[in-house]
Amino acid sequence: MFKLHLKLFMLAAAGLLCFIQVSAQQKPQKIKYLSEPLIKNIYTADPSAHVFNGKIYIYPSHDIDAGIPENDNGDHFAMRDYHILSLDAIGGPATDHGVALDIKDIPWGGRQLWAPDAAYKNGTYYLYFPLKDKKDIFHIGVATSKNPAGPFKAEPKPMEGSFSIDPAVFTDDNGSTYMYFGGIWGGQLQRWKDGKYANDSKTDLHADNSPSINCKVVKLKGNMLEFDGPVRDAVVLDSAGHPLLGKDHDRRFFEGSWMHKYKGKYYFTYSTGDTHFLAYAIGKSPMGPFTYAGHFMLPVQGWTTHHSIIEFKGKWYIFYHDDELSGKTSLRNVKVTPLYHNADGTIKMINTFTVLK
Ligand code: FUB
Repeated sequence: MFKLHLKLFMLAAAGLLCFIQVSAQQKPQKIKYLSEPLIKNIYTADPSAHVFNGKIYIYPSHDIDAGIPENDNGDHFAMRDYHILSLDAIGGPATDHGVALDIKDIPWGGRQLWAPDAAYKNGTYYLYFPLKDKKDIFHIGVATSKNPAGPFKAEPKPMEGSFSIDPAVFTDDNGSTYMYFGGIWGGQLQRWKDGKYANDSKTDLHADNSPSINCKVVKLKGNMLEFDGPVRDAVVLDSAGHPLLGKDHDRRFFEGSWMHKYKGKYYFTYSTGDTHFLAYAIGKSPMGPFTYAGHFMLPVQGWTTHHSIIEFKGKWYIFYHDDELSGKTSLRNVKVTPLYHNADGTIKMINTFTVLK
């Protein structure tokens, strides 16, 4: 009798366990997001925001489903044009201004229009964009327009001396303009040595105990179309003054840089890529060096993390993306949320989603 009871008890326990497991598997995960996608009619990513004529203009990548499987080279990011968005107010509707530049109108273009940025000078708007040439090597191109929303006309060749991806353009209070650029892995930055391209290394992982590969920074000429002087490293140092090492994946630069100036200091911000953080480092000059200060955004939903930071009507905002709408790495959507500087100059940590229990 005792044996029968024990057996029945064990069967009941197993059944209960099974029920709990099945229920757990079937229960869809509920996620609470910090912000809503700005638009839903197309997929957008890598938002570079600027305030022009009292409005916010957003220069994003336009993600499409090209049917290419994911790989570390980023072949699945096979974008073919840009759409520019604008916002009259934070929290208000975003306007999609349609195609601003198409890959077919870029004479030197091969494939993959990645994260762009924009700038304004003397009545002209400049759109800077990374694109692989016909030999499959990334360079940075520039296109111009009299309207911040385009359409833009591309220059016939890439910017002389440019390479890799993710241009971010910053104009200082004295009118000098700088471009930050670069990205490792699929962004090809690790393949460039002394101004020459060598297709010999896939990632930076071989350089674990050497200084990590740095983002690049260069001054732009007054014509905004050419580099003015040599391309330099935007060096990030640790608190002891040593360069971050290649193995330091939680802190080292990967891609997606940005620059903003706050209370006279230069905040160099970037993605740590394969560890999915946004990190920041602070310097006294736009050319660096910058001292590592920490993470300020936890990983978003999705693999890539790319952002921009602006001040609008006295408040600071960060534009970023995740893959809330599609759940797919290469079909992303742009979002915005406030960014706060603490009294000591640090940036308050941002968490973009919570899994509800
Ligand atoms: O959108 C393509 C690439 O993914 C960007 O250039 C990177 O910053 C990453 O977001």
